[in-house]
Formats: sequence, structure tokens, C-alpha cells
Amino acid sequence: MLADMQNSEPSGSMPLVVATVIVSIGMIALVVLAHVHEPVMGSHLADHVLNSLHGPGFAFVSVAILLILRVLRTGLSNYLIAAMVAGFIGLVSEVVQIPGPRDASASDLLADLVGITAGLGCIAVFDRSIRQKAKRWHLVGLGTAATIATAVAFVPTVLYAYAAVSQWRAMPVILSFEQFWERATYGQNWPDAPDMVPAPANWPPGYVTVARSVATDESGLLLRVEPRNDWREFHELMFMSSVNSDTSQQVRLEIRELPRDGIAGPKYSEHLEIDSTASRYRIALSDITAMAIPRAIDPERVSSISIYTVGETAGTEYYFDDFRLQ
Ligand SMILES: [Ca+2]
Repeated sequence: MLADMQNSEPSGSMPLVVATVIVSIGMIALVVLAHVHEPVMGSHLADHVLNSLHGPGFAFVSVAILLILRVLRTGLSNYLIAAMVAGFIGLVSEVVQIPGPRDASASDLLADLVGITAGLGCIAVFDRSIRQKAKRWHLVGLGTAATIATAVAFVPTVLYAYAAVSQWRAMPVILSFEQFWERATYGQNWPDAPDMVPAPANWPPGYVTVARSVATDESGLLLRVEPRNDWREFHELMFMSSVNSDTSQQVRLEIRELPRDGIAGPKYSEHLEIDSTASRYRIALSDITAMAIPRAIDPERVSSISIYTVGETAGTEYYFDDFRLQ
């Protein structure tokens, strides 16, 4: 099959063309679905996987267009036409979102263009007619550009997919602060994400690395976690915590639900006293009540868990570990 891709002559390999076209249509369908429906895939990470498909999607789309063109005509201008057609599809797919609930995004369009560069660049590097005509340093430049574009287009999808699968497998543990992928489940929404540090000396054995969050005067936010959305099997949230202060410190645990129809989801909160002894805190989900009206958490729509300071505690260090459900 690779031999067929290595020249600009009309390709006789219809199965390759058909397979690429089918993959391309599937990728576009996924991206369109993600744009039309507010995706609720089971976790924020799964949503990130879907949103990261712009680059890989348009790599496949541009290659599919190129292969179709090769069946119809010869010449290196096929690359230019394929890039323009794929770029036009990307532009249209963003423009049609302007009146919809989701925003048309320049960064999505940029990701589309990177994907097109990756797809066509990788084919061009192995194209025999280009290799015969081009100077060596042109080929080196083309190969470098294709490699960088491929990395930029595909690495986010690979990393988010890895993190999403790891998060799914780790349940009912939400965060252990032992794995590098967990960084993708917290620290996305504010600049002062907690550090991963060795467990303090007064913690029981078995806790290797924990999160350390230093209170500031501003938001009071110590930690925000974006767990998997589906909590139907569980009735209790637990975590380990301590504070480096002689007096106990009150914190507010807040659970937020996913937005509905663009309106922010309800918030539920519970106050806890954290002291200097490392202890396991257990909160029954039924005890966490909505701020405005008494209602229970929808276990299929949990969006985030946040912990805020209460009162003036700037400079105080809080330690957290082992967030889990049971
Ligand atoms: Ca840990």
C-alpha cells in the first residue's frame, strides 16, 4: 500500500482510498457531533480527547481528498487543491458555529491547518515524484515540518486519551497524587495549582506524595478536581488532609454539576474542620446540599470538586491526598 502512496500517478488502490475516506468521514462526524451537542462523555478528560481530534481529523481529511484527487488526475498541484479543500471544510465547520450555542474558534481552525500540514506533509515526504525533483535540503525541511506538525496534531490526543483511560481505570480513586497523568484532572482552571510533595513527617506510612496548597488572599481556592462524571455507584467521598497550623482551619468543600443548556449547574457545599493531624475525612454525598435550594447531587452530572479556605488564612499550607469514592 505504501508503494501506492509513493508517487503522484493515479492510484489504483481503491481499498486504501475508501478506507481513508471512511476514517475521514468518521472523524468529521465526531468533531461535528462534539460541536453540535455539548459533549458529556463521562469526564472532562474524555471531552478533551474529543476536542483534540481537530488535528488528527483534518490530517485524515486532507489525505482522503489527496487520494481521491490522485484517482482523478495527476500532478503535484493535487497537494495544493487538497490543502485548500480541507482548509475550506475547516473554515466552514467553524463559521457554521457562529449562530449556534458554541463559539467558532480560531484555535480549532489553527488545529485543522496543523492537521492538514501533518497529513499532506507525511504523504509528500514519501512521494517519489517529489523526492526525485526536490533538493536535499528541501526534503529535510519538508520532513522536519511534517514531523513537527504530526507531533503537534497527534500528541494532545494521545496524552488526553492516556489520561482519560487512566482516570477511568483508577476509579474509585479520584486522585492519589502519585501519577503524572493526574495533573490533567486538576490544576486546569487556575494558576496556583497545588504542588506534589513528599508526605509530611506526621502523616501515616503509605502516603508517598501528597498535594500541598498554600492559601492566598485572593480566591481562597486550594484545589479543584475534575473527576469522572458518573458517581451512581457511590455514596461517600473521602480524602486525607492536614494543615500546618496550631489551630484547626475551616474549609468549604464544593461540588458543582455540569451546566445544562449553557446555564451553570447547581453548587453543593459542606464545611469541614481540617487540623494538624493527618486524618481521613468522609462526607456522605447525601449530606452535601445545594446552596440555594435543598436538593441532592445528580450522581451522573458531577463536574468538579473544589476546596476553598474560609476566613483569613493566607500563607497556611494545606495537604491533601487520596481522594476517593465508596
Ligand atoms: Ca498520594
